[in-house]
Amino acid sequence: MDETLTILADRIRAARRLTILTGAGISAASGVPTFRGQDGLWRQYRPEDLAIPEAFERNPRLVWEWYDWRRGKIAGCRPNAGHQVIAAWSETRPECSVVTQNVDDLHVRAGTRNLTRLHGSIWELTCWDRCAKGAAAWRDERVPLGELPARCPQCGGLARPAVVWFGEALRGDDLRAALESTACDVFLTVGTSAIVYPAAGLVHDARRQGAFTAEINLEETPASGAVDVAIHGGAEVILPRLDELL
Ligand code: BV8
Ligand code: ZN
Repeated sequence: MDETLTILADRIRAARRLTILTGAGISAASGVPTFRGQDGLWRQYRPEDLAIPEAFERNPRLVWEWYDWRRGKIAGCRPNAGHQVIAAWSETRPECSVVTQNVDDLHVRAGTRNLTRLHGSIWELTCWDRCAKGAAAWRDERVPLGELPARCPQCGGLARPAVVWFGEALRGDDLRAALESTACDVFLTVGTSAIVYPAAGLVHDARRQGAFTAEINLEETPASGAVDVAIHGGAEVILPRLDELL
């Protein structure tokens, strides 16, 4: 592993533009449940059963109970050494883009610059009926939220988590920022099972544009065969070791 770490460190040191894509794996060491690991289940529901508009339509209270439970878990978690290294790189490197699929906002709390949150934030809500004033997301960090399902303060209708569900389009400016960030010298994908699109397509876009691509994960993923180096290890261990080599 040291050999690949040195190769990657040399590439990052020499890079002008560095882009890092993260998934739930970077928050695992902080105690945030991942989606597809054994701790990813809640009351035997899979994320794909609940993170969809149809589930909210059918049973908004159940979906809100899942989000309230997750918010409660995340509220007790802090950014780990992996988040801190990425935040430091985003501060010191003029052209470092960070794109995350995570909705836990731990990159925000670590002070990460130039961050794109592809799937939104679990701490923000919008009006389910997209009423005039409620369409813009508002922040509500109460844990627990109190009355469920949450209500839109503008129209009194249902509020929903301001996250992107399966089958929903990502926000245009977020997707554009993420696509633009694939024009880079080094693309690092960290802690993602590389299953969810369009996020999972970004590493391939970067490779097609000539980026040196690397993956940090505990296991093989569909991306492992496509990257230049696949490093097996915890992001909270590998990223600090990389940082020491820079
Ligand atoms: C869209 C927000 C179109 C909500 C989430 C068939 C083929 C291709 C695509 C599709 C398809 N069928 C459907 C689609 C589209 C679909 C999709 O990709 N589905 C998948 C399941 C196949 N995508 C969509 O629907 C997207 N929208 O395509 O819109 C469109 C266009 C126009 C108009 C209308 C529609 C929207 C996708 C967004 C879904 N929302 N989350 C919420 O969070 O509640 S996705 C959800 O999965 C999370 O955001 C999560 O981040 C994301 C990806 O999961 P990971 O982050 O990778 O987490 P996971 O647990 O899976 O893996 C963790 C990894 O970490 C593991 O590999 C593990 O080994 C590793 N790890 C663990 N510990 C560590 C570690 N690594 C390092 N260190 C450690 N310590
Ligand atoms: Zn409203």
